[in-house]
Amino acid sequence: MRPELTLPTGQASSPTDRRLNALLRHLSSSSSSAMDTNNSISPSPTSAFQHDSVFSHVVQAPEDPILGVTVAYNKDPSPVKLNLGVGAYRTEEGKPLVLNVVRKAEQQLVNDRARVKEYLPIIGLAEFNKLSAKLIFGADSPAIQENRITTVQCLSGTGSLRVGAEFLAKHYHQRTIYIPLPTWGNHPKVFTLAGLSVKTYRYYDPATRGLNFQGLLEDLGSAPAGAIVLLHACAHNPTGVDPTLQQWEQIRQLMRSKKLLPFFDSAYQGFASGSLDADAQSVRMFVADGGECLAAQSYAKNMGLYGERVGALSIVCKTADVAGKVESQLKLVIRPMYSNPPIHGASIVAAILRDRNLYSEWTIELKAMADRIISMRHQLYDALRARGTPGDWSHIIKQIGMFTFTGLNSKQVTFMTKEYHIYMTSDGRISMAGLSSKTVPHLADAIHAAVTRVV
Ligand code: KET
Repeated sequence: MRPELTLPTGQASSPTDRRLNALLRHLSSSSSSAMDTNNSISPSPTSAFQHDSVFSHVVQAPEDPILGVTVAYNKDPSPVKLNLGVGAYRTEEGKPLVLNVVRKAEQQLVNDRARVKEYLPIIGLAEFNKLSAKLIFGADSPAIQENRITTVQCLSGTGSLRVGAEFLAKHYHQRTIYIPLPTWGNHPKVFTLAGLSVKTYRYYDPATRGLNFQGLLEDLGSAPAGAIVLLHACAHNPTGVDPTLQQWEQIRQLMRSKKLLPFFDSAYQGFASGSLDADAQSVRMFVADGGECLAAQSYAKNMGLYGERVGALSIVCKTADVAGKVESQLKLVIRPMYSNPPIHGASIVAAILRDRNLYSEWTIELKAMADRIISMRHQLYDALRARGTPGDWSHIIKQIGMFTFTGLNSKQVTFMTKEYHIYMTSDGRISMAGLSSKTVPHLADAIHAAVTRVV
């Protein structure tokens, strides 16, 4: 007897199923001897015959707390909607900005017929790495001159953090990393998945809307010797609160005395003050003392290269010999992860950093972005004062960088989204870079209503 090969009855209603059944009838009438001897053909678990997915147990994951805000914003048909979620710069017209200097560098790249699309080395574009180290550590950094730093091109800030964390999990004696409370929402996930164990140190004081410096010193003071400490180089996300230079110096002394290992996240160099050098001061203080540290750099914000995914990880070591060995191990981390990094964004950055004119043009455009954000802070502050909105809003003008940590609670945020179509993260963070003179009054109205109507 021939095996009866059809899809289960009652389920062959779709055209695809009907075509499959026709194929099966054909196969069973003209079946080969192999089929005759093999009487029972049962569908394999992954075959088209099976109706239940092998992935049917997979549960729906929540949207990302930051990038999910954009997903919700995109679905809203309202003409007055405003996306203040993700930290991405917008012009006064509310449009994404490609820097002029980036356009020029790209044109140069396109015009250069000698350029090819070969794979980069595992650690990326050598010139980009050299220039990135100079940018963050300073052109005159003794650590650079002594070849004590290894710099590898990675996939923007996130990729640099991840590669650094994977390296530490494999080669460093302490697996605990202390991150500030609060911090960028992706930090705990990046570090945990890399194999580190995440603990927090006190950072922000909601009562003063400023730094909890005492709490920070106590928590780092009681961390186990050798623990890794994640530090935001400048423009702390989400709070917009940075230590003063004197406080940085105290943090440095404490960390060095306890042999804590600094891991800097530098995603906003130039965005805090408008000056690339001033915003790298914290990192440079730690390098100047001759000690070791890691730094993850991102060009997403300061060059507006968000989607190009261009960044760098530097590991500052005691000697050139150690740095060389560390670099050899970084290659072993990167090769099985993504093999080697993309060429385009790094070439843009290298073209800008190597050329005196393009570099100075970049600093002017960067300062203009930082200044526009500062002006948005003043306009929002003035608009709330003009409305007599209850509360002290001076933190809006005191905080630094791309974000204002408003102090609005999640219920008030939900209210503002529902009633005013204003999209922001549920912790009350707003991206000042997403505001413009035109949209400030709408945001001020929304905050005023939220504060006076929602507890
Ligand atoms: N570190 C910090 C502190 C940070 O805010 C971001 C991005 C990154 C690293 C990573 O950026 P990358 O694009 O990988 O270079 N923050 C914004 C975007 C995001 O969440 O991805 C944000 O907080 O809105």
